[in-house]
Amino acid sequence: MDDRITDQDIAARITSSDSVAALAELTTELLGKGSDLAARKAALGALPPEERRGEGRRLNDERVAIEAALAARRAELAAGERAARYEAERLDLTEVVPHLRRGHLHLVTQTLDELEDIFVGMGFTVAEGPVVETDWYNFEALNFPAGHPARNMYDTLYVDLGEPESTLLRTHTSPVQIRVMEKQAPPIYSVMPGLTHRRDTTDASHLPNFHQIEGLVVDEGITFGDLAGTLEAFTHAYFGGDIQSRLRPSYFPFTEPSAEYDVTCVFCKGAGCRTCSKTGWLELGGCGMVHPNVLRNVGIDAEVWSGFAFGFGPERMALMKHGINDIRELVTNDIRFLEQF
Ligand code: 2NL
Repeated sequence: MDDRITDQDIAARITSSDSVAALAELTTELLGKGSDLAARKAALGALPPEERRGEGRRLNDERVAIEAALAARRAELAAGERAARYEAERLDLTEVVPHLRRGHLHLVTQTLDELEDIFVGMGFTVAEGPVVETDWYNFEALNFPAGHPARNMYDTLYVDLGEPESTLLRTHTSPVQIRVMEKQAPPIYSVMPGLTHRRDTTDASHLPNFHQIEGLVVDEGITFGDLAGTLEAFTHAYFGGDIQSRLRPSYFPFTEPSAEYDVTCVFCKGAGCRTCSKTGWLELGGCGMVHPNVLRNVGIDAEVWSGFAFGFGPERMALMKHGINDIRELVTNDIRFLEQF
């Protein structure tokens, strides 16, 4: 053994190697062409045959032992280096970057949530339905026969599917009410919020894509008084005690009698201003007693059950509550507008 490095030296050098790169150099030194092992292997041939066999086996045992020790240390170092790299490259995705502004729900979404909360608090459930509808659900079932002049009140967008004008983007959320009445027997107390579409030109008070929230009550002995009381309670819940509501005779094919729903002008508190055309009132939606034909269309016995329905525009509700005078603000996405709400 004399001038040769001992097994203990080799073991100590392997365990004290402190990186995968340093260990690679040591591997070359211990096992490569210039190594002590290689030199001894080359010298095997010059040994007397009786020593050659023993030395050959020793060389092999030493090589196997060194390789095993190197492999074990290499695995250890590689694991440590990988862990250090992961730590260095770690991104904290929960980190709060204080100078970036945090977003929030859009005013229209907040309004829809608030309207739903009020009606849920009054005992209504919330129902939803498809935006792409058939002529039956959007018009026919709602007591608009084909060619009925009232269809012209709605500038309908048709979908190029099936028979011409058989498939459309719903012009109101009333088709959801038809679907609810088809599926569920009375008593029904539900509101239906959702997106609706009309072929309309955008201006300060119209958008071609807007929301509606409609309400439907069907029960025994429901009267127009129940409708008026429900809307009065809703008005105070949404606008507060100083805003009043009133009903004005009107016409819808799906209700009889029908009424417009007005609230005290929020801009002048009823005194009369430009926004309310000096009337002191603003129109917010429509309502009425569900037409017996509509009940018959969904198989509800109009002799036993009666109901009322109403429809509002959440965008308009938001404008009224916050004193905004142009509905286009809601879709312009100017951050200076949005961040006020
Ligand atoms: C408006 C008017 C209204 C209804 C919606 C309705 C639905 C069924 C039966 C009867 Cl299934 N009525 N909905 C009734 C009256 C008015 O909306 O101007 N909305 C913004």
